[in-house]
Amino acid sequence: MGETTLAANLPHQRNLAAATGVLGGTRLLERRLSDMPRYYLDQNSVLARLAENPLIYQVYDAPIPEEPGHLCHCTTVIKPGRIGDEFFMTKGHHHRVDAAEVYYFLQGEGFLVMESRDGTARSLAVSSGSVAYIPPGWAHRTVNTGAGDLGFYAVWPGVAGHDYASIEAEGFGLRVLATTEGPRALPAREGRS
Ligand code: S6P
Ligand code: ZN
Repeated sequence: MGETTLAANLPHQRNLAAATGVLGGTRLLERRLSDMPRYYLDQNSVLARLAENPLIYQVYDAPIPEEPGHLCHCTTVIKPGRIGDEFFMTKGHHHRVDAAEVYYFLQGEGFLVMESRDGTARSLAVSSGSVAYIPPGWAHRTVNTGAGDLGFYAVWPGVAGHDYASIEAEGFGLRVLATTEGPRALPAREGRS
């Protein structure tokens, strides 16, 4: 940790392989179904898939201090697949301190689902080349609706921090599901949009 923290205070560079989403010299975090079973709508399908325990997504996280002035950055690669009708997705979170974030999509296709603190939900259809802006105060989750990996590069202020609790408890106002008309972001809770 000492060495990487020192390096972060000096000019440096990493290699981002756009075709795979691998960001060089970073920590790899993997999320499998067993890390997030309650996030999915169809609990029968969760139970049926837990033995196989599919890899849902990977995060290549650059070791930048979460301190004023710094910019944290990482890549995320979401694997293709569904649990029941619901596409593979990230857990989603609020930033602890309301702070914006920018995503640059490298490969694949999907949705970026967002929700403000007053419960207003929005979704953006994203694909390779999309640059998405997540305003301060909007929780965010990314969903892979394509046949291959969905990869993106993210940058956010070092002071932002992460709060997973409210999304884990209540979810988002939209869920991205396979329908006869293709992938759709659909209302997930009565009375909210
Ligand atoms: C960090 C940024 C992303 C996510 C990553 C995984 O602020 O929004 O790098 O951390 O896509 O999602 P999650 O919700 O599991 O952190
Ligand atoms: Zn974030």
